[in-house]
Amino acid sequence: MSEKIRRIAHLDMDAFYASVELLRYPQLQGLPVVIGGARRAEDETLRQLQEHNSLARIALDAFPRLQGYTGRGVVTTATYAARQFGVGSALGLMKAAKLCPQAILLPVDFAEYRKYSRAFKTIVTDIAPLMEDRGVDEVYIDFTDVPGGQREGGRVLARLIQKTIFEQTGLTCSIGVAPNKLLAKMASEFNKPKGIAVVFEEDLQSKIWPLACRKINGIGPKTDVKLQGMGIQTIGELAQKTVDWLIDHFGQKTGAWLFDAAHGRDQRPVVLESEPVSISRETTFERDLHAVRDKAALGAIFTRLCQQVASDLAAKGYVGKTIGIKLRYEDFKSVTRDQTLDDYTADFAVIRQTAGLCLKRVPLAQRLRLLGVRVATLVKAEQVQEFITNQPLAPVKQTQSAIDIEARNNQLF
Ligand code: TTP
Ligand code: MG
Ligand code: MG
Repeated sequence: MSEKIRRIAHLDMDAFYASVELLRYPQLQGLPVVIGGARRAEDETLRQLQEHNSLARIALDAFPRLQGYTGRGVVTTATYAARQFGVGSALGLMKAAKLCPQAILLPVDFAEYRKYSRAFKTIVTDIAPLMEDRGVDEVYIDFTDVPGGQREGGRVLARLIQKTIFEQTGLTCSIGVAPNKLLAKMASEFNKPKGIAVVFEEDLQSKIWPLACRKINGIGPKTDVKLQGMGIQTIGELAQKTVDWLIDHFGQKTGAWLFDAAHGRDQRPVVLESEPVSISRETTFERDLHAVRDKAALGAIFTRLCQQVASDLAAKGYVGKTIGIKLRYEDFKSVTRDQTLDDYTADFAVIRQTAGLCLKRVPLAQRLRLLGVRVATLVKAEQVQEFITNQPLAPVKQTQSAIDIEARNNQLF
């Protein structure tokens, strides 16, 4: 019997948003399709056509094209057919229109993508329960102890997962299997789309070292520029540096991490976690406060709570749509109010203003024991383009932070 070795998979859906749109409009299969921008009049026309026709019967001419696009929208993703024209994520739509005017342009529909995101993740956990959610279209999976997870280095299990996701959703994905998350993440890109790549420790030199440093998840544009300035382009070149040299130039933490990463070392476990339903902060006052007599004190605490929720959202990488408050009165009765915005936010000013409006809707005659602010209807910030980051603020004593994993009867608190 052979010894089990650590096998970690990274699964990433292919052209995710675009692929979900293609399920809705199969007549667009194989064509350049770009997702992005705000909803336009053309999109409304298409929506009306949808209501009166079977979707598959909508003629190609009826779909809005990129040609003539004006505005500040950017490409969130593009089908592989569109990528051949150089169109891809983060490119301005006006530039994209020059490269591929004939591409079909569809607006984003997060609700639909989230539905499929949940669906593919459920399929994965049914087969391999140890899964870490990494956002809308990707997950890490610990293959080590799953049946098939060791066969052909994990390829057998990867194939099963790919096939099951395709059969049950019609969507394709790419999977990398490697000794750890760092290498698995790189491997999942090797044979995209519909690809499987299996990497072993001994493949480091041949498969990882020739890659650009940017391929290491965690080396961002700034570090990359710095590395290039030092004449380091590839991971192999990075691996030639000593740990001391890297620490001298990048500091203890980053230097040591760069050294490990270049040698393909990564011990991070696959962490089971559910998407939080909401992020909230609340505080119980030292003495009960009155809305009028203690207005200044209450106002300051309220503002503080909003700042903390905003920084929690930023730190955890979420944006939310529903802003709510909770009050507990001196007689221990509690009330909640909430308001759902049109757009996702993590912005302190928006949270403060909306929570303030909620506060206007509750009776304030009695004194208050507790005040809380919550942001719900969360999605990962990277799914929403125009999201404002807040600097994390210092935590305040007495304040409890709660990340609710379970929705509780749809109540806000
Ligand atoms: P990615 O997995 O990076 O891209 P993708 O799934 O579209 O294509 P690939 O086959 O290369 O994996 O991102 C997943 C989704 O996240 C993507 O479909 C759209 C969204 N997204 C943005 O909104 N903005 C971005 O800048 C990127 C990169 C992705
Ligand atoms: Mg993807
Ligand atoms: Mg992805």
